[in-house]
Amino acid sequence: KFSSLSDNAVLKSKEVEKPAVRSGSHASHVSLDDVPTLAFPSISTSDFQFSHEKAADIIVDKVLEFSDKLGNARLVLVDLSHKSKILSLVKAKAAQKNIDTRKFFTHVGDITCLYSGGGLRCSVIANAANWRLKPGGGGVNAAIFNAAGPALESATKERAKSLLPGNAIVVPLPSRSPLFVREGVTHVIHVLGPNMNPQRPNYLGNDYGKGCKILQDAYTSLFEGFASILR
Ligand code: AR6
Repeated sequence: KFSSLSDNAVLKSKEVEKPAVRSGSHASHVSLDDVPTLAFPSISTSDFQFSHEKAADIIVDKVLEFSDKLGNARLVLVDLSHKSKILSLVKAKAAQKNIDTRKFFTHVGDITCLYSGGGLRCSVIANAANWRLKPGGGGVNAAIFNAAGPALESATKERAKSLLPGNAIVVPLPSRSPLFVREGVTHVIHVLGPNMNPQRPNYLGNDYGKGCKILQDAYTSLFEGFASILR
């Protein structure tokens, strides 16, 4: 199984065991599968064309703000490619700020197959949604709705009909969803970020004053949503 793990996951699995070993506790045998983990894509930086530099600063600041509030839970920023600009920016900035790599790390992979494709258990995944909370539209939204099947669409509808920019909504994933069965995902958190793409609704016209505020709010709602699941 280890051979199929990404470098990140291997690194993390070693690191997470360290404190328990040092304290001589039997907790070193606790599987990493039991550590609550939120995997999230970089909100707004692809189809919504938000600045990668600015988004990376916001992600790192928000992770720092929440790391103590989330106990031993982990946050993982995911993107599809090793060439991902947002992953390298965030990695570098997180290292500069000495963020604990057991609690926050980046991972290359498809967010819909983190366990089956990379051995990384994430009980909660975030979605970069559209305001209608509808399947399709490309990007990570289409991938998550496709992988989760109709169960996610109906569970989402029960919770909300639409989303305002800067907000997030927690949706418990029905156990019949393939994403639950195959990947162990129990919740999807839909997040609507700021839009800098003139072809999409709620276009901000390059107003980064507003855009940054909305992206900060979006990550606050996302991490608060994750914290509410842990309680
Ligand atoms: N796994 C992990 N990361 C992914 C995946 C995947 N399967 N697919 C894309 N990404 P985007 P946005 C990364 O465009 O900019 C949709 O059409 C991608 O590389 O999905 O917030 C919605 O319906 C990027 O880093 O979201 C909205 O209308 C990140 O996910 C609109 O796009 C976000 O890219 C939202 O645009």
